Formats: sequence, C-alpha cells, structure tokens
Amino acid sequence: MASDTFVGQRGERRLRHKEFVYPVVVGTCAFYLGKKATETQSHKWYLYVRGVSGEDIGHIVKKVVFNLHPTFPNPTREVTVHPFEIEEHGWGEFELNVTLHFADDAQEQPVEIYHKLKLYSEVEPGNQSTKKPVVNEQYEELIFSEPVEAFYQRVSNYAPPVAFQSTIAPHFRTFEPADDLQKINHARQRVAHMMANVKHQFESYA
Ligand code: SLL
Repeated sequence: MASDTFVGQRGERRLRHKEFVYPVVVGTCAFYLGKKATETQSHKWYLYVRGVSGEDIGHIVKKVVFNLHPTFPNPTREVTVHPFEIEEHGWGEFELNVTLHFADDAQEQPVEIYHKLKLYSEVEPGNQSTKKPVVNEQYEELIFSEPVEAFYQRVSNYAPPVAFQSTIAPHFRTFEPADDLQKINHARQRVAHMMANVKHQFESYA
C-alpha cells in the first residue's frame, strides 16, 4: 500500500505517520602522549560522528560542526566529508557541542548533540597508556518524523559504499541493541524530541 502523503510548508511532499531512523555514534578517542606530554599537550585526541558500522554517513549528513573549548585556536571546526572526524592535542577534558546538518533534500533543521571529551579513564584513572586510548562513545538515533518523500526514497534502501576506515576504527565500540537497550531508548527519546519541532510545524497542514 502506498503511504499517505501531505504537502509541507515549503511545498515538499512528506510521508504521513512514517518514521525514518538512522543510528549514529558520537565519540572521542584520546591517547596519552607519555614522554612527549607537555603541560598544554598531554593528549592527542579525536572527535567524531560515525555510522554504527563505521560506514560513510554522507548520504544523510552533509556537515558536522564541532564546537571546541574556547582555549583552542579556531574552536569551530566544520567537516563535510567522511570521516566526520577531527584530530587535536590538548590537556583538559570539556563538554563539546556537535551540530549535525542534514542533506538538503531532508529539509530538516540541524540537531545539536552534547558530548564529553574524556582523557582519563574512570575505571583506572592513574593508569595512563600511550597505546590503549580512552574511548567515550554515545549512541544516538536520528529520527526523521514524517520525512520528505524524495529523501526517504533516496536513503531508505541505500547501503553506503564501504568507505575507507578512520585510523582509530580499531578502537570503536560495538553497539548491541540488547546490551544497550536502556541507553538506546534514552537516545531515541532525546533526539526525537529535538527533531519533533519540524513535525509540529507541519501538523497544521495535515
Ligand atoms: C578544564 N574546564 O579546566 C576544562 C577546560 C580546556 C582544554 C579544558 C587547549 C589546548 C591548547 C585545551 O586542551 N583546553 O591550548 O591547544 O579542565
């Protein structure tokens, strides 16, 4: 049965009662510099947004803006291609703001996600290793509620080509829905809430 559609505010055709969900992972991966550590550069770290399997998410996300702590030069960093990742050196932990901008045909507002850069392991705080990084990842689900029909048709059955892997891919966590069900449900609600404003905007046109 063909889905019911309606026309949104900008004349775009949307799928009524449909939801398109795309999971992503936001993470940091920090290596202690050991003998090379200085007062202002004790760690080399990476910050990224990735597909759950490390796949290229460029068909959904056109740009990621990473907002770093103001102690960094040019703290606003934009990445428009896979891997959506930056590499930095620093000395302190802080809260990062990550903004995801979606492909134009999705016609959705950007979404902001907060993430903590961790340099020190909570389990073994004194045990710093130059080989084993401290990895902090969070699972998020991007929920496109009543998506634009053309966007949905383009992405719903699209399998991203196997992209070259990030150099830190061996340190990525795996996310098993059964193990992380609680976290996943929490992420679903949070991101769904952020994206819901667009849906409400269009409800009056239903
Ligand atoms: C803290 N509230 O006091 C945090 C701030 C800021 C970390 C951490 C800058 C590196 C550079 C840097 O690592 N800032 O200057 O290039 O722990």
